[in-house]
Amino acid sequence: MPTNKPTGAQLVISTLKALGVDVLFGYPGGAIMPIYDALAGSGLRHILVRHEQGASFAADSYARATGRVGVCMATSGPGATNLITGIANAYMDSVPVVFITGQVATHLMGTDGFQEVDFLGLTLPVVKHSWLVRDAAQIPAILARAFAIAKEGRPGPVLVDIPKDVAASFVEASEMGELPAWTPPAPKAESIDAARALIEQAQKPLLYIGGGVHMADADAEMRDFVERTGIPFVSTLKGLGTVSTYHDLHLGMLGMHGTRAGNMAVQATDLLIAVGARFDDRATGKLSAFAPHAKVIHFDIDPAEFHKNRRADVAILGDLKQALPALQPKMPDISEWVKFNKTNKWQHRFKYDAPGKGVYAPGLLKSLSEKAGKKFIVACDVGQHQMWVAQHCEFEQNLAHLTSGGSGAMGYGLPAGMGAKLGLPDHHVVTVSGDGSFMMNIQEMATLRRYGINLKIVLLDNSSLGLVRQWQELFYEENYSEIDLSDNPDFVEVAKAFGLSAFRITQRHEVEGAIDRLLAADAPTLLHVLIDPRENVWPLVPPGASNAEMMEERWDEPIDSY
Ligand SMILES: Cc1ncc(C[n+]2csc(CCOP(=O)(O)OP(=O)(O)O)c2C)c(N)n1
Repeated sequence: MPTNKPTGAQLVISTLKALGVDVLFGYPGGAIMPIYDALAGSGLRHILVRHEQGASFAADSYARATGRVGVCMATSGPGATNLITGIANAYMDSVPVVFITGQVATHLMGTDGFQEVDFLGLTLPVVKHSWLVRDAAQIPAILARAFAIAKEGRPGPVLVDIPKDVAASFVEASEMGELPAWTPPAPKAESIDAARALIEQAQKPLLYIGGGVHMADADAEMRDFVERTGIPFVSTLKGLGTVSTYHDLHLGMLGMHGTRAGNMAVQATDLLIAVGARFDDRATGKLSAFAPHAKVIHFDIDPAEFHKNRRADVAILGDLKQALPALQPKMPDISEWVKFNKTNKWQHRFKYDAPGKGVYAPGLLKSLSEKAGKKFIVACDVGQHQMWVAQHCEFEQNLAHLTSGGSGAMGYGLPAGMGAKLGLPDHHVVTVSGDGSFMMNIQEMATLRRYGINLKIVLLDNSSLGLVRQWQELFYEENYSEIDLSDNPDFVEVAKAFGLSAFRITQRHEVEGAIDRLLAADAPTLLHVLIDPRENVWPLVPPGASNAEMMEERWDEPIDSY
């Protein structure tokens, strides 16, 4: 019956518009059809991906790159379950994304209806909050709340599951309602005082900067703190670029594939100042041997992080934008300590004169970083190439480095590059991927072509699952089990079939020209690079070992032809 009342689905769309959404990623299907019906002609920009996992990763990286809330939609059942990896990824890395899923009609719920899955139940451990909407009139208020929850405090993914009949039902138009603005808690003066006292007594203070600083939008305050105090710093994978990695007090990433200078500093420090970092095992190595001589000051917005892995002598809960400026220590003389670290940084710097004529991936990434300059953004996949990017690229800003840190999800790189480029079209966005990871969401090349998204892809192809191969070599007595990808397709032809430009290099002397050509291209382009399958990531802290026990670089005899 014709009516002037809106449907629940129309309220979804009008609320998203009212919330200022400009791009959303998704894939339609049965249970979410009413919402896609309302979407058509609404003016909202929807990116039709080729796999829901691609939508979830793209929405995640869009959020990381822009600082806004990412939005992703999928249908019930398989559509929804295809999102789970992306939801868990956003959860582990504290990224604000609102996921809207269709659900089977209310009367079918619990009957094993077609494409039914209890998505609320399935996602419970990996969302910050979730709703199953039973009354369409509540949609505006729920969505507005979902956006607020995704962003406030420690950010994270929020799920709104909407049964088909609820989306299709007519309701009285309702408003989002006034939302109380969230104010982050202010740090307590006593804890700031206690932290100041510790810094003033320290001889070897060290900052351990995590991804939480950028999430709190406190990069400027962090940079100012480094300048005021002159304290050397190490970064986590997600903290890279929060304070420019070009800074001479930067000792690199710490942990499993961290720099020697960074890990030596952690072993020697007498005061570790962790800021928006969570003592992840990839960063700490064997916990009992991590920063063994150090007192700890820990800043975080999430009280659950305090004392979880490492007891803090001073825990400072609250807004970093307030806490860092409030901490104004009178600095003791730490010049010897700074000199010790700078000397280590110089003595243990990376070397790029690998033997042979084949492409040396760390050297290629260093050139890419230098040529792309300070305005480039890298979206990584997972594997050796990801660690090489973290080690050999420099980042002027934190948003320049997009990576699946906590979850380590292969398949992130291509859709993540896509999401970032859509969010920041003026930036130079490059996806760096491995041949295993690239295959996991290779279909998104079609999305690049359709929307003309000018993403550049560097595919470092070692014809194997390199990082797993490296572990098998070192820790499983070279028992190579199921890591061979030597029957990869011709990636250049595949990319061309998807409508991208693509070219290949196999020799070191081709690297500089190839990077220039890639960066200058004005359409999505793939650079396929064949690298030595035996190349490893160094240094390496063996699993379960302490960060003091780093294994060092070893160069094999080169393979110069493929
Ligand atoms: C979805 C997923 N499956 C499996 C893994 C385990 N894993 C970590 S790295 C890796 C190999 C990655 O190979 P590739 O993408 O070719 O990169 P490379 O290490 O060769 O640079 C695997 C299988 C993972 N991280 N994510």
